[in-house]
Amino acid sequence: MRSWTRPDIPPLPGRGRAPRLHDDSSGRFLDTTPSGDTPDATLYVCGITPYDATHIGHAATYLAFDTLVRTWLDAGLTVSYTQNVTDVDDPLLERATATGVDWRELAAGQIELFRTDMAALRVTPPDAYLGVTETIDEIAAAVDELRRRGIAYTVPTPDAAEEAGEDWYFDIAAAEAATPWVLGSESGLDRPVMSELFAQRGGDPDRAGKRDPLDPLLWRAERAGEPAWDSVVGRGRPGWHIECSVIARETLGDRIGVQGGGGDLVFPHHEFSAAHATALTGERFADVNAHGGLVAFDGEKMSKSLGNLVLVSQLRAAGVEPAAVRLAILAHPYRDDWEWHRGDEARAAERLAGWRAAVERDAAAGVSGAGDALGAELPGADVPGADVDDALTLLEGVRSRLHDDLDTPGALDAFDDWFAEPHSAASHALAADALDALLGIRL
Ligand code: 5CA
Ligand code: ZN
Repeated sequence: MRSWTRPDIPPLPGRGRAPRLHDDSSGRFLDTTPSGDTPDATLYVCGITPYDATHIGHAATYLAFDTLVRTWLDAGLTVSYTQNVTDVDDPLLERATATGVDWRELAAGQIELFRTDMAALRVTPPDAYLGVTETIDEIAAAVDELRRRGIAYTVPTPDAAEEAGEDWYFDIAAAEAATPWVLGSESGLDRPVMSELFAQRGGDPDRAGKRDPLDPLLWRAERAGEPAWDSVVGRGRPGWHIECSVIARETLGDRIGVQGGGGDLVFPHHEFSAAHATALTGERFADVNAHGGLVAFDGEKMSKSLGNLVLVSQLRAAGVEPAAVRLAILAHPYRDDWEWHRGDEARAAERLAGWRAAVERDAAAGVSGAGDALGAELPGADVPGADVDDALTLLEGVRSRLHDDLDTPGALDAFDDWFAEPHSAASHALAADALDALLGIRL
């Protein structure tokens, strides 16, 4: 499906480096420079289930990976980025039923709102933006292939519509025997923790007929009143993890650089998306598993069911500049869990206003170059031949912060220091370009 408008990214002098990123599978920091056989930096980020878009938690996740994309682009890499939309799944259908809206209408409206919010926040769009409903045949074919390899089995559905009758499950034990993947190798978690999370996050450990309580659903046979598609594995709809596994492989190939999302996806979602892919390819799915922290509000993880959503669109409607929302979010390390507080947007707006005032202050005072006759002659700076050594030093500092696991708070602190001192118009122009290109904030 259509994604959203790509923000302009001003060119910067020189080059940054692909960042080192925390990998949640190994607990180590890994270099994200693409290896020789895959020249593109590839990224898959789990997209929204379109029913309560776009809250600050969603925005934080997509801004974290937007920072990764911007840092990769600054390193001169070609980036291939895919994001899905879970446009058919239990939570969406439940919400549609509860509110008396057709699930397709609910999804379409929420996807459009999400696009508008992402464009307003100047988030770089994915190159491929795909809904589950656009990928049904490919997903069913993957389930069928798992069946052929003896890694999928059926469980009868007594409550199914007449012609249907069998759900498909992924056989953890069979996959472990046949592939390099073992349960926990992606999430790094042990079985008791996984059992707890599985039940909390959409799993069905008590379903009768499963071989292992943690075996995840691959394909759900049609139920009365639910959407369903004809397929090689019967009439029904895809399970959640196989959706992302297939959309990622269809668009990015068998091995991807970074699999990303919010921290709520570490298990079971990313464990099994990777397991399904490995069961089909024989190789590891992603070089790095990267997750953002979870954003809370009023003491709880932000979610509609708890009634504690702060929506980007509400803030925008209240007149908050999107750059201030961006600044408020990027002020947190992306891996931290944190809480949004009332007034965060106003504090960020003040910080932004302070930076803008500093540029005006220096323009009014007529601050000129640092006076170093041997200063860099910078192609692309506003004033040809102007001395912008100070701005080049800032740029180097910001690049080094982002290289270090996307340290956006550190990068923003460098800008605070910058605006506290007088600089020439040419230096300010370069600093503004750096802020825009790397952090998406336009002064
Ligand atoms: N459609 C699935 C992924 S395939 C899903 O989790 N959708 S979602 O709408 O619930 O979340 C969209 C993205 O935002 C996911 O990457 C999720 O991990 C992230 N996310 C959800 N809630 C929060 C939160 N409170 N804080 C930070 N990130 C969150
Ligand atoms: Zn996903």
